[in-house]
Formats: sequence, structure tokens, C-alpha cells
Amino acid sequence: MTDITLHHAPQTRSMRSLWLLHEIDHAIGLPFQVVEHPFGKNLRSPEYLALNPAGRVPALEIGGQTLFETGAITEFLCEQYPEAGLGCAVGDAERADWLIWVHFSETISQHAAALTQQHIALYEDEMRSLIVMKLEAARLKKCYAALEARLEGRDYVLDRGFSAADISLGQALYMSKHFASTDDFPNITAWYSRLSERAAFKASLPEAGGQLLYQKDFYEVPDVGA
Ligand SMILES: N[C@@H](CCC(=O)N[C@@H](CS)C(=O)NCC(=O)O)C(=O)O
Repeated sequence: MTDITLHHAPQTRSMRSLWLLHEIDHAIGLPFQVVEHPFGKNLRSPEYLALNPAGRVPALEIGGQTLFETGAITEFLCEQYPEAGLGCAVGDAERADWLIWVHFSETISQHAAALTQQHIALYEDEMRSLIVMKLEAARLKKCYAALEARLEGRDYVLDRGFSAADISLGQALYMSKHFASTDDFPNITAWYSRLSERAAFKASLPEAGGQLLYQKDFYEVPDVGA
């Protein structure tokens, strides 16, 4: 048993915290354990709600505290383990950019989550809204344009190189790419391919043979003539 436990469901936002923990572990050595939860009603059990009161993943137990919200977990872990070099201290010239891009990941993730609900959680066609599906995918492309511009002339979102901001955004893209292609965004395509080569990224992917949230690589908006 270690002092750090991540509550995780594969292919969800908790992958962001899992990837960060693996990066810190690879950089400085940080034992942690993962409790995997199926993505479903069990997240509403009283036991789980004691960890995350909205019944969401992730939750992180660390040093007697329980944290939820990936942005808070990212900031906390980077402050707790500065030697891993993934954060940006108060007063650093790139601090504002680091915060912006760490948290911009949630602007992307909210669209990816809405599209996951539309395409996957709502299993009957009549429950779905084609307008919402198209609008959310278009809004993702607007987010991609913002990231594409930031990556112009850069390998990573900060000038100094790879940081937790890339992890946060890269995980958002891992989800959003199921609904909005990045093919028209060459900077994002090259950056994402760099990220996906990282050992810590690979270690945060679902185990082979496990239950998958995304059964397909890409979900087209259904063509029902609307
Ligand atoms: N803003 C939160 C969002 C957490 C969140 O909504 N996680 C989703 C998975 S991507 C979840 O647990 N959903 C379960 C549900 O809605 O029942 C964060 O960044 O931690």
C-alpha cells in the first residue's frame, strides 16, 4: 500500500491524473496505486460520493487528503513534486500560460463529454440531438484552432518544453478525437504524435481486453437526413 491512490475509469478524464502520476513516477520515482471503477452508477454509491461528491472520476487520495477536479489535482501534484519539472511556479514568466493551457483542457473536455453522452450514453437514436452533435463538434474545432495557433513554432505549449499543460490538453484530445478529427491541424497532429510516444501516456491507456468506453476510433454524426 502506498500513500497515494487514484480512483480511475479508463478513457475518462481520470486518465489525465493517471498520466501525470506516471510522468512524475518516471521522473523522480513515485509509487501510487490505482483503483479502477467501471464507468456507471457505482460512482453514485455513498462510498464513492465520500471521495468525489458529484460522483465523477477522478478522485485522488494523498497524504490523508482527498482531492477531486483534474485541474486542482494537476496543480497540487506539480506543486507537491516540483523536481519532476512538470509545473510552473508562481512568479515564473510562463506561469500564466501554464495555468491557461492546463485549464483550457476542460473547455475541450466539456465538448468531448457532451459528445460522449450524445453518441454513446444515449443509446436510442430518438434520444439524441443531431443539432447538439454538430454544434459540439464544431465548437471542438474552434478549440483546436486556438491550440493550433499556440503550437505554431513550438513543440509543446510552453516555450520551455513538455509540461503538465501538455498532459492536460493531450488527454482532452485523446477523448475529443473520437468526435472531431485533427487532420486539418498539422501542429496538433505532430504534437499529439509526440505525446502519444511517451511511456507515461502509453501506461495510462486502458489495459488490453478491458471494458472500453469508446468502442470505435471515430463517431460520425448519424446521417438520418435531418
Ligand atoms: N471537471 C471535472 C470533470 C470530471 C468528470 O465529469 N468526469 C467524468 C468522466 S470524463 C465522470 O466521472 N462522469 C461520470 C458521470 O457523469 O456519471 C474534472 O476535471 O475532474
